[in-house]
Amino acid sequence: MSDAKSYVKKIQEQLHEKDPNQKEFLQAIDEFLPTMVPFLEKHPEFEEANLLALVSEPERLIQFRVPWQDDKGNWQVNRGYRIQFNSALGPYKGGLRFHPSVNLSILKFLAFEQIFKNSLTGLPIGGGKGGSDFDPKGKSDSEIMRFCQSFMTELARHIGPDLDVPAGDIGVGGREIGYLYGTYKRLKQYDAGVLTGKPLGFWGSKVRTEATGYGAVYFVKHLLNDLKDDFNGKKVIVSGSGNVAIYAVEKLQELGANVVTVSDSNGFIYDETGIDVSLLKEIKEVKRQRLTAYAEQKESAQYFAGQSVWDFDTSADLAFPCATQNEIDLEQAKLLVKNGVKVVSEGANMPSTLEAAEYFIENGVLYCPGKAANAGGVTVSALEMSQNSQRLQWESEEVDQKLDDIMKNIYEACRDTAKEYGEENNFVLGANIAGFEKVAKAMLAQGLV
Ligand code: NDP
Ligand code: 2IT
Repeated sequence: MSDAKSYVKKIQEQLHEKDPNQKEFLQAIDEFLPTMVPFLEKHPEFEEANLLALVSEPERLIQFRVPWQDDKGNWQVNRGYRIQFNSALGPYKGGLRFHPSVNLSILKFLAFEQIFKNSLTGLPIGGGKGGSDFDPKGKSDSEIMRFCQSFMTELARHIGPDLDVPAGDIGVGGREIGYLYGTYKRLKQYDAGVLTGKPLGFWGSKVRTEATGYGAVYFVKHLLNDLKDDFNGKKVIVSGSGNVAIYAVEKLQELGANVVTVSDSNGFIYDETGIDVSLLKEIKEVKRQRLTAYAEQKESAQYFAGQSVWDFDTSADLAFPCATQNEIDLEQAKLLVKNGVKVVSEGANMPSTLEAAEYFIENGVLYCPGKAANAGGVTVSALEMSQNSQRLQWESEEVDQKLDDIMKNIYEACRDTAKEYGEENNFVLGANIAGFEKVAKAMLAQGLV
């Protein structure tokens, strides 16, 4: 075994021993560390500085109690977290997730991947993530407001526009960011740049709402362009029906693709005439209803209750998983390959299991990992921080063009780095090495901190 190989193995084993129960974090580690072997063979200085051990350890973990009162007057309590993983390239940056499944392992995997995603954007942001095991489903608007106020009452002491800048993720959108921002301002002072994904009326950036979905499509646009191909007439499977999914569908259709599915945790919609994105927005963003309402209002739509869209046996060209981690397992990956899927672009974070991702790569699928393909959201978040510092709001065209340019840079970095290391089309290796290199250089230059 080469030096680099045994070093990587040692770090992996240490992490497994320290936190054997952190399943999702260890999955992200097991995906990332082995791709570092060829890089360390070329750059032994990073191994000498033991940088893989350093980068796998969060700089700081914050956990706190979030007490709140429901509409019936009952006292409730949830857990709040913020993981400040790496600040080598700038203030900690990453979303807040409100979902009952949230725990330390899930947030550590998200924050760890965020380090390399943020590095790939080329913008000055470090990696972080946070959230709560609070379940927003079925809560009234006033319950959401009280929860957000209590959450921020504690979080405010740990964040700041040059320290740590949260944004949205699952269960956290413009409404929640508005309430969180209001409480931060009350406790501290006006500091628009302390949160991103703010509503457009008070210091939000145009195109932030659309950015993650659009970005995942732009990534593939540049990939298809390399192959002298485009989206025209392509049949696409999209999962999820939240922020990322909606705007992936919108951009895919604008570029000529036919998107036939969306899903949620209760089932999925198959609409062979193509998903009606304005109806989807009305149902999800305005009325905050479930997908069953879509099937009730659109004749051509079929609703499959209790089923995963990834078990749906239908031919397709492209797949955009935009719901959550580990939604595609090995069997489902096999089904996608059998059905003709050539490109998988991950709007969600780590939606493919390790085995599924390996299967895609081994079977010639152009597999675009979340930490590269879904970087559009955090990209426009960082542009929102720039606009807040300038106290200006840029026009949509300007933000959208910058987003497209940055997604092109990220795609090219993944493509070229994979090629440089003799692993053409392995965008996981490309993203990991290109993302890590900048972080590692900054860490080395800043000394042992
Ligand atoms: P939303 O809360 O807007 O939507 C989440 C969607 O995923 C919903 O349709 C939801 O269905 C579904 N979903 C969530 N959890 C599960 C589950 N356990 N099983 C099945 N379906 C589930 O979140 P976003 O669209 O913002 O986030 C989606 C993914 O994209 C996440 O992985 C997130 O980390 C990632 N992402 C988000 C970014 C952003 O800017 N928002 C940026 C980069 C990545 P249901 O309503 O039934 O729960
Ligand atoms: O996973 C992600 O990149 C996000 N949820 C967005 C983070 C951000 O700071 O905009």
